[in-house]
Amino acid sequence: MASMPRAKMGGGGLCKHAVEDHPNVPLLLDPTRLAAFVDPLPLPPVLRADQGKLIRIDMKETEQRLHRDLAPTRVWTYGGCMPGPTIEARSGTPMRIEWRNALPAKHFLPIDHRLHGAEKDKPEVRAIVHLHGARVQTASDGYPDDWYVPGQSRVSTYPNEQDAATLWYHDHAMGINRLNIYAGMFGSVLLRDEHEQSLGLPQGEQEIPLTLSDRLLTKDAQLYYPVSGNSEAPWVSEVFGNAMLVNGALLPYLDVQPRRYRFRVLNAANARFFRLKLAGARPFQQIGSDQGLLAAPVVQKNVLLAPAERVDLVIDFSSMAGQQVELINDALPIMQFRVGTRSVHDASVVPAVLRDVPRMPESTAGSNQRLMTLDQYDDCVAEPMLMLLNGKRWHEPVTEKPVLGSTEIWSLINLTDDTHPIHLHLVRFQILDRRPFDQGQWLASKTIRYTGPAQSPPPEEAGWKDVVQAWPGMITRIIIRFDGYVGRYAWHCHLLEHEANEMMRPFEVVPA
Ligand SMILES: [Cu+2]
Repeated sequence: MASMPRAKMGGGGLCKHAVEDHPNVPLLLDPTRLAAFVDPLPLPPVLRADQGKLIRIDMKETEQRLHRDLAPTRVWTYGGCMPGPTIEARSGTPMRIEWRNALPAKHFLPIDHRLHGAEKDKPEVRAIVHLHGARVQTASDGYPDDWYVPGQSRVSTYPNEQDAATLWYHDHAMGINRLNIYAGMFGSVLLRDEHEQSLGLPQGEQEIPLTLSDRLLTKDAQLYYPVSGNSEAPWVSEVFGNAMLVNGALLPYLDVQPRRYRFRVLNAANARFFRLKLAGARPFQQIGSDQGLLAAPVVQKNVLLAPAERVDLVIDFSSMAGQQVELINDALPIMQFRVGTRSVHDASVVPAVLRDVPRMPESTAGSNQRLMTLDQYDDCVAEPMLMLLNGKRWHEPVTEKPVLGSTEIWSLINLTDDTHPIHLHLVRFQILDRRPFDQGQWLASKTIRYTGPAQSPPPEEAGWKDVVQAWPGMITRIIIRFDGYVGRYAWHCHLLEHEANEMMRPFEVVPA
């Protein structure tokens, strides 16, 4: 290949892949013209998986109305709704789920057969479920090459030998999962444990999942996935919609009582970061992140969620009786809380200490240090754009082989000018720090010269994580203990378009 790795600095030399270049873009819907807050927030059905019984979930096509004034939208779902059912699970109680692929034989979104794993000789419709954030054996992890076709099913076993957390399930089929997820294939798992249950946090009707995503819709309310303009290579590097969906609805409202509520927020978007705040800059508490509770609540006025990240928020509406409060992403409202006027007794609490989250000392990693580059290659002729991890493609031999039970520090050296949300399967980790460095020196000599002080993660990022925002111009260090199982897993950027085009690598946990 002729293309050379280089940092994309100053935006020079970028290829254009704007939707506007494509002559056949259908007329898109303008969601700002829709009536706001006319639909109640949908709550996905709850599936109890905390009894150890086998449950079955069908992947299937259906139609779903995203807004009162829109025609139904074709979606692909788990269990007939987008998001799929909220699965209730219990730490220490294994769950077994049969995931049946009952999708149509033809895809309705644009497959790029140039991408690895999506070649023309592969079936169009393939699926494999990954339970994001779960510590599972590789056979049940949803390895991207383990896809199967309509008419087939798989039983996955999830031991749930891990702390309470908001996990989520989504498609992971090689080369097309960005399309399957865009079509609607995602849902939440609420994994609970006794410690968390003992805290007295808001629960029952006061505990609500909020799954966020963004889509482009045609005028007749069908999903539109943008394309490059080259029908042989329709892949685009990132997809952003202007229709913000909360639990699959556009601009919904939620009736709440003037009391505390706990919101399990998940960013299930392909590429959009959500910066959430309440109207009037009202404060709220963040009590958890990807892998469960923080050590202590953090008072916030806004939170930034990268794709695949979760935050656990408590909003106290007791001082807002009778008000209507919007939840805002950047400057635009995405839903509304309607606070009732009748005062209620609220027995819930948010303890000042949530749990013990000991910081992992760097010394436990010893010499187990890996330097991992996040690379971008711009070559407008051969490749529209390519982003790699450590300069390697998915199918190249495994280079990361951590020993089971060992601790490692991974330095994510970001040579691009994007923030990439990096996810490792199987494990939880902690963020050590982020530090600016001299990209030119790295590219010239593969040596690190720091250009500023290391920044420790703020308290809301200092809990257990499974996604880390690797910022541009920074080396982001994470410390990971490879607990669980030996076998082959994936790590990747969770911008789904990046992941599809090689920004994903295997790693293999090997026996001690
Ligand atoms: Cu990326």
